Amino acid sequence: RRMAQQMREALDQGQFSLNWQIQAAVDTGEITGYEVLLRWIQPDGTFISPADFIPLAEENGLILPIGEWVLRTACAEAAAWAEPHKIAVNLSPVQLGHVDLPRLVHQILIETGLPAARLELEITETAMITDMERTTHVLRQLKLLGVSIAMDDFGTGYSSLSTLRAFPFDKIKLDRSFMSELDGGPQSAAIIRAVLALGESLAIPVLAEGVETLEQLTFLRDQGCDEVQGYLLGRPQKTAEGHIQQAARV
Ligand code: G
Ligand code: G
Ligand code: MN
Ligand code: NA
Repeated sequence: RRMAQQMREALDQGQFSLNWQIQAAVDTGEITGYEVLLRWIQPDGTFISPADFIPLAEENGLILPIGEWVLRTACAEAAAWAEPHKIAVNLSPVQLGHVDLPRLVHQILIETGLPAARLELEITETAMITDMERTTHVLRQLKLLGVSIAMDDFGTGYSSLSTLRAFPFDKIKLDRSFMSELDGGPQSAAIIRAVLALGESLAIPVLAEGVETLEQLTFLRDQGCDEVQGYLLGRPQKTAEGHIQQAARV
């Protein structure tokens, strides 16, 4: 309950900010976009991870105003960039279920002047499980606006494959746990290969998350992975621009 009060104040007092993490094409090294990650730094300097406060915000409904703030602020920041890179914004299943999201997204795009083609929305499969029919309807309406839809944390849920069957996602984001376990045995490598083959046969580009080493990048390149994201290319940071030299080195 205390946390709920603090979250409300955080929104009113500007304690939330956004970080950006670069995404790049494996074959050319070109920047393909930036994922937006929410940050909460309290007045005394305490950092609270979204992994800790987002589940709470989902329970008490504050994820709706917080998620709207993220969407509006991310679109406004990106609209002012010198380079028209794409941005990827995480959506909570609660946002998909409880607001007229297509109308809100449309309104924010008009307000901020960000072209719809520059916005990608990341959905986890949890959003699909809850109400598959309703969710796919909302996702179709979002696509009609011209935004793209990515399946986030792929491979960690209970129904990854049926989720892919239910909706034509524009991107598969392979969960970073497969990357971190790549050195631990042959299983992760086999699963990564299988997901890349799946993406290829469905004609959906695959982005591997959590790429931290050159060995991982080389493996992914050899296996034909489309895009990568992770500490090797860049940590999430305040502005998108600072990433460019880092990306060029890879
Ligand atoms: O950035 P970090 O690794 O700390 O994020 C932890 C978790 O919080 C990740 O699962 C990430 O997807 C989620 N997250 C980060 N920013 C947002 C956001 O703006 N909205 C939602 N719904 N989730 C976010
Ligand atoms: O669930 P989602 O993919 O949205 O989560 C993104 C989270 O992953 C962010 O909180 C970000 O800080 C974290 N992250 C990004 N790159 C890496 C990485 O290379 N290694 C690890 N361990 N975490 C990462
Ligand atoms: Mn994500
Ligand atoms: Na993810």
